[in-house]
Amino acid sequence: MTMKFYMTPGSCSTAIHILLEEVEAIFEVHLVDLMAGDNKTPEYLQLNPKGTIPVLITDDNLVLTDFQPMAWWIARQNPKKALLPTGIADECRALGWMSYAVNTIHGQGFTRIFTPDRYSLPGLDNGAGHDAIKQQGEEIVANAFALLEPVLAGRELLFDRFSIADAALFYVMFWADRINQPLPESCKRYYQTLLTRPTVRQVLSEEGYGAMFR
Ligand SMILES: N[C@@H](CCC(=O)N[C@@H](CS)C(=O)NCC(=O)O)C(=O)O
Repeated sequence: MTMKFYMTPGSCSTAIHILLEEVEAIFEVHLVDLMAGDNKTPEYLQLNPKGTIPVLITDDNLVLTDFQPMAWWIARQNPKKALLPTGIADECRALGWMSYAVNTIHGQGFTRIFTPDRYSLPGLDNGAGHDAIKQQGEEIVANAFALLEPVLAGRELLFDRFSIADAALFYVMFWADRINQPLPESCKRYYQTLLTRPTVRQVLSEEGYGAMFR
C-alpha cells in the first residue's frame, strides 16, 4: 500500500513533508483545507479524532496523527538516512528540541498568534482581547528564540547532521518569517542555511512558496 499523507501547505505538516523527501518516500498527498473545515468532517475525524494535520498512514497501515511520533517513525524506519543524531544522549536532546518547537513555540506561542479566539474568555473575546492574546503569543515565541540563540551560535545544524529536530525548528522559524517576527542573529542564520537545503526548497516550492527563491 502506498503511504498517505494528509497535509496543509505552509503548516506544521511542511516539516513532515521535508522529512518524507529526505528519506525519498513514496506517498500520496491528501490536501486538507483547514480554513474550509476539512479537518472537522466526520470522515476526517474518523481518521484522526483530534482533527489536526498532519496525518500519515504508513505502508503497513499504521495511522500516525501527531507530529512527534510521525517524525520519529520516519527516522526510525529509515536508519540509513540518519535523521537522528548519534548516541542516546544526543537522540534525547533532539527529542527535547523537537518537543520544544512543537509544544512550546507552536503549541503555546503560534497557536495564540494564529488563533487567539481559542484563548478568549467571556468579556475578552473582543478585538482588544485578541490583540493581548496575540501579544502574549509573540512574547512566548520571542523568548523561545532568545533561549535558542546561544544554542545555535556558530552552528549550521543542531547536531552534526540534519535531524528531525532541525525540521521542527525550521517550521516555527518559517512561520516567524511569514509574519515578520524578527529572529535573533544566530537563529536567522540557521534558518537561512536550512532554506538552502534541497529538500526544503523542493517542499516549499511544491507547497506554493517558490517565490521565496526567485
Ligand atoms: N500537537 C499536534 C499539533 C498539530 C496541529 O496543531 N496542527 C494544526 C495545523 S499546524 C492543526 O491541525 N490545526 C487545526 C485544528 O487544531 O483545528 C501534532 O503534534 O500534530
